[in-house]
Amino acid sequence: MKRLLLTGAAGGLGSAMRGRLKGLAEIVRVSDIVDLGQVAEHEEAMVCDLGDRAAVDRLVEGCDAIIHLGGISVEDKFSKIMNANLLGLYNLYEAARANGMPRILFASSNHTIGFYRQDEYLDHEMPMRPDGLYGVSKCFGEALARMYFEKFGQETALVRIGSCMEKPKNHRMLSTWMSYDDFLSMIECIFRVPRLGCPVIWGCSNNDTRWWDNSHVSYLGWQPKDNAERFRAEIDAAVERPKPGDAIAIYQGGPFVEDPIFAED
Ligand code: NAI
Ligand code: 15L
Repeated sequence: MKRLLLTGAAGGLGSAMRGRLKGLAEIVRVSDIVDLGQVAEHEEAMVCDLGDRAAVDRLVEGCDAIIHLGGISVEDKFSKIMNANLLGLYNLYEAARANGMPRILFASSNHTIGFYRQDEYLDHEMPMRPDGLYGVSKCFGEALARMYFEKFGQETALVRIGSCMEKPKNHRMLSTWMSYDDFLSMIECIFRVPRLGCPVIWGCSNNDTRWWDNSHVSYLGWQPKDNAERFRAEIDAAVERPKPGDAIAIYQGGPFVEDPIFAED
């Protein structure tokens, strides 16, 4: 493809994935609300607030595909979530509709279902059970994407990412972890498959203790290779085992279920 847009490119996941996307498109348009640092030869940088409709229109123009990582990524004040994750999503989908409907990967989250218990095995049809306003904003994003698919045929992969980082940081993440390599191979499958539709895809590696069933998206041909189990001994040694009554040991969303509703200033 000619031009791939990566939003949230200055964030934790965006920074890790940015270089890895080089072979996917001739030009990777990297964007964030903050400075994007050094720009590689295959990149072009655009600073943009997702809440600014005109700026998002300019951002999406000329793009053949979008990986949408930008936004508030943890529990926060509603006003901040509203601008980036609600208004920002609407702006992105309207811009896509006006610009040839490039295929979108939407970084949704396990916090759409955070109130399920860790002894439950979920498929993509289980009702949402968000664990905070952040989780609710990802439910909104999934619903918005679904509506644009039903109404206009806009294709989106709704990737409910577990914990995508270099390695799992605690016992819960032995179930939720997705390696960068597995995320990259998922991205390749999403943009290569002839017909994507608008599926929910659980974003975790091939972890022995995973909680999520991806059999409905076997048509993507995605085969995660990594397994968090190889970090178990390291985590046992470095991280105190949670007590049986701790949220991190009970709920899929872990500590997010205990976050308060943050007050506005
Ligand atoms: P992050 O917080 O490190 O990165 C998000 C980026 O979005 C930041 O660079 C931030 O500046 C940018 N941003 C925030 N508000 C914006 C606005 N109004 N306009 C434009 N850009 C804005 O988060 P991370 O970990 O890199 O996650 C990336 C995406 O993946 C997020 O959407 C997050 O919700 C989702 N996700 C990540 C998981 C993970 O394990 N890293 C797990 C589940 C979901
Ligand atoms: C998320 O949605 C967050 O963006 C990320 O920071 C992690 O905390 C992850 O979920 C998780 O649940 O581990």
